[in-house]
Amino acid sequence: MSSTPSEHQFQARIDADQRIEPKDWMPEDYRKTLIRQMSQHAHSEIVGMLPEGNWITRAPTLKRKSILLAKVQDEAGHGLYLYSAAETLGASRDDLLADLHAGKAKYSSIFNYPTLSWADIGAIGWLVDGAAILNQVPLCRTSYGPYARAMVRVCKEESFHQRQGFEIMQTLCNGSAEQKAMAQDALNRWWWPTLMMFGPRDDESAHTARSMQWRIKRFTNDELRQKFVDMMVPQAEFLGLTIPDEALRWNEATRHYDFGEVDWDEFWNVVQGRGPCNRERLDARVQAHEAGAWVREAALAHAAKRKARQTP
Ligand code: FAQ
Repeated sequence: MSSTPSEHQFQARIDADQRIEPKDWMPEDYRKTLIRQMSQHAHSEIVGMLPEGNWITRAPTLKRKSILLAKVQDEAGHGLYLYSAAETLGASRDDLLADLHAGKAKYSSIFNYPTLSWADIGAIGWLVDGAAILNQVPLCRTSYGPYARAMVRVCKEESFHQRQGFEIMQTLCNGSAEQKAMAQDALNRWWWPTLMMFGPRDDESAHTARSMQWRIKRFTNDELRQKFVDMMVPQAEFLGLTIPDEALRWNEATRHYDFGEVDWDEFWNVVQGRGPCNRERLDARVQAHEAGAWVREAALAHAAKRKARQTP
């Protein structure tokens, strides 16, 4: 870290676990790192609506449909909180969205995989929301105030999402042999992509060391991945499902599960836009943005009329 007096004071505040607020002085790289992470997080929530949105019209019961609708709406809300929080750092929402639509901005690799069966909706809630919570609970204590506060509400909603996913898996696992096989197939396809959500290994992670020093991140990518595996193995056992990893075994010495290596070539391919659904996801977002232009115009016209009425 550099050692100008302002940076020194800033780091001392971070080390004392004080929150940084929008009007406080902050190093330019801290601001940029936060805008990068928060906007990627916001984009993930918005793009993350698409794989599940695919099943709203095909949910097996009216109750399942209304629960899924509510979950997808929550994700839209999370995206909006996060864009607002990024705006407190001086970012413009229009610019952030333009970068997403141009394919320049990243969003979580996980949302570039297809949802092939109803069991995938269970697997997303159970595994993907499970991973999201593990990553986001520590973010409730991240050093930037608006991000930390947004995360508190997001985490409450995510924990409901995870329970609904687990409950779908439980229902399938207690159902017919075909239903149980659907649940196992979903676990087989989603397990490794979920482990990729935590990002590259620590020794390959460009941003972890600095983000840990600034307490933007509270745990490293590998620490969270390990916590996730340790949390999920007993849940899979409870469901009677097999995690698709032959290297997975309890290590008495470390008191953690050992597990196999993620396919990092697949990870970087998906991150760089060459995953199974990258093109489809971006096209859907661009189309939705263009189709919504009239709503934005109408809202602006309405606001202008109200303002004109209020000014004498
Ligand atoms: N996918 O140096 P690091 C959800 C990029 S949860 C794509 O380790 P960092 C809820 C990374 O951005 C999902 N890109 O980076 C939901 C960086 O690229 P850059 C979203 C990835 O930031 C559930 C480069 O690789 N959650 O949406 C991925 O220190 C169900 C080097 O990586 C968050 O965003 C990846 N998996 O650590 C919604 C949580 N991993 O910018 C719907 C907040 C890494 O240099 C349904 N974010 N990259 O070009 C974080 O905690 C961090 O940003 C990490 C990455 C841990 C994701």
